[in-house]
Amino acid sequence: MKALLIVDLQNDFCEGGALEVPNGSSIVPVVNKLIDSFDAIIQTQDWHPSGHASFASSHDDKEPNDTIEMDYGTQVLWPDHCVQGSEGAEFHPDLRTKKSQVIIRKGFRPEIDSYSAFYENDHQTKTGLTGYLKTRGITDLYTVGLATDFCVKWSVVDGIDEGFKMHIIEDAVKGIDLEGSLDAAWDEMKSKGVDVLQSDSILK
Ligand code: VGL
Ligand code: ZN
Repeated sequence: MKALLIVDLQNDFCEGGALEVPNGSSIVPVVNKLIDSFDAIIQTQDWHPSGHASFASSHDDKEPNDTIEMDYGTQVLWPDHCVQGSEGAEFHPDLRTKKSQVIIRKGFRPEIDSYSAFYENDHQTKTGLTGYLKTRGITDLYTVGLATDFCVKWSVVDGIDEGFKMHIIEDAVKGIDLEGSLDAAWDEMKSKGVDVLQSDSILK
């Protein structure tokens, strides 16, 4: 069984948001069309408490895009974004969310960031998505959303490691691109064996 996985299609990652992905909102009409082709729809929502450890503002002398060493490895520091309950954490207002059956919130632990829909950045703490998918008999995930080089990439890579067949719909994702991170993300996903496709191959 297949499902559509809509990653972090939230105001703060769209134009004018705190952690803007260039042209982020341009994928919304494509995702809205794709929704009709799926019976199972899953969304993720970046959902940080204020003062989250991934925010540059939580550290002395740090700016967004600087990095720090956490217990679990190197962490990029971000502007404050997707703060729980804020407008920036809401889904894009034009996104059709009514058909979504489960929303995985992630990044709510103050000391750990969480890019992937499956694991937090310590690569130990699970979101519970694997169990949900297995319980429902979902084997194939068609991934769309933001940002290609962070939350989308980590979801795809972890999904493959968790034993799912991962697909990425190229015209329904957009990236941030910090120092070549976008090309690196595509290389990593492809070397892991992701299936890359275009939305029209599903919509036709
Ligand atoms: C994301 C950076 C920080 C993402 C979330 O959705 O790709 N990136 N939090
Ligand atoms: Zn975040």
